[in-house]
Amino acid sequence: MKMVFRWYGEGNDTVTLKQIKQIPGVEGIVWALHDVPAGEEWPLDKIMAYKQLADEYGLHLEVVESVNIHDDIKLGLPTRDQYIDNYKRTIAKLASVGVKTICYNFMPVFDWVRTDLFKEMEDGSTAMFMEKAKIDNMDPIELVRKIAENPDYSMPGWEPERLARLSELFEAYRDVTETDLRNHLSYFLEQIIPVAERYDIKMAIHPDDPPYSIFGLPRIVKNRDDIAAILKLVDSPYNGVTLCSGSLGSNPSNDIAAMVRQFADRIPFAHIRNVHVYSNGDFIETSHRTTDGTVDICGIVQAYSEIGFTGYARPDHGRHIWDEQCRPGYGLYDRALGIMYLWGLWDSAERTKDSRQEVKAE
Ligand code: DNO
Repeated sequence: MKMVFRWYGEGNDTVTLKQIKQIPGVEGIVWALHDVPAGEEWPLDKIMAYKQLADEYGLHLEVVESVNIHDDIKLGLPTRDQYIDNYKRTIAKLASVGVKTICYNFMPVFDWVRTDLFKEMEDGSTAMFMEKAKIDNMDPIELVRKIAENPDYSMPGWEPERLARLSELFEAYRDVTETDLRNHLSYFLEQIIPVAERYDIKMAIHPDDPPYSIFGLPRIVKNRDDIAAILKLVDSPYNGVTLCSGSLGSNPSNDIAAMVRQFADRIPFAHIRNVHVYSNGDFIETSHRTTDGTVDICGIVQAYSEIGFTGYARPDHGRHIWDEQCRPGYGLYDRALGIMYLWGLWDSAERTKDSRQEVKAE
């Protein structure tokens, strides 16, 4: 397991590379050019500037999250080919700085959605929260307005220029079914995977967050069957999944440890975090510790150890603790604590792996 840490770039993140370097076992940053709109080719000079910064701290740039996909590709519009060509050229450039994995998502309009970015918890910390009934009843335009009221930080993947065209986008997706969306993904992968193979970069689709349809939009990466179907669209090790325990875990019927075993050779990248799901479907992003949420983080890490996982892993959203002012979910402290917990589970799982397997065999 290769530990990495998401970083939004200089001037765009409260966490510094020096701090990241001091977290035990972190070897690289998970990065992106957040100022390049979806669909555009990434400029080489900006990529090289990242490389220079990362080199100064001895951190690698092997994981990108995300090269976002233009909505015309998800909608299957004739204009998609120009955006796919840009994507291919971006892949070639990323290979030149050593990128090995690209995490991306195929969610229409929105990336991840929450109704409260700083919900107060019993211990006085805050965390991201999703009130399901609110999403079921809220107008999406209203949600975006609420989120935009937080002037300092936007949610990653929520590109302001795209969200400004919200009504138009909703109209465009009105008749797009899940089958259509999967076909559009298939078209994209058929063109992209051969290029990814050539440049030795694994594509890793991120699950939908939350893993069910919201605002009537189609969603196709919600559970085990969806992932199995996507991996078959182009049956190559370069067509993989970012197995995100928090996104999938907000539907308690998803058994993530079972998915780790089933998709073992198709997981270039793992996001590992916990959520507490309530009986009415609401959920809050708790600390990484197994007993703090409803996701079996311990069982998941054991499963990664069992499959001999050599891919990249990162802690995912943390709470905001010790009065840290940071991007929602992306502070230093709770994610660093999360990493130490994951290492603890991993080291212990590795040491006891053989004896656990012997017990199973008996
Ligand atoms: C949430 C993240 C997602 C993820 C994108 C991948 O924190 O895991 O925003 O980066 O969905 O494209």
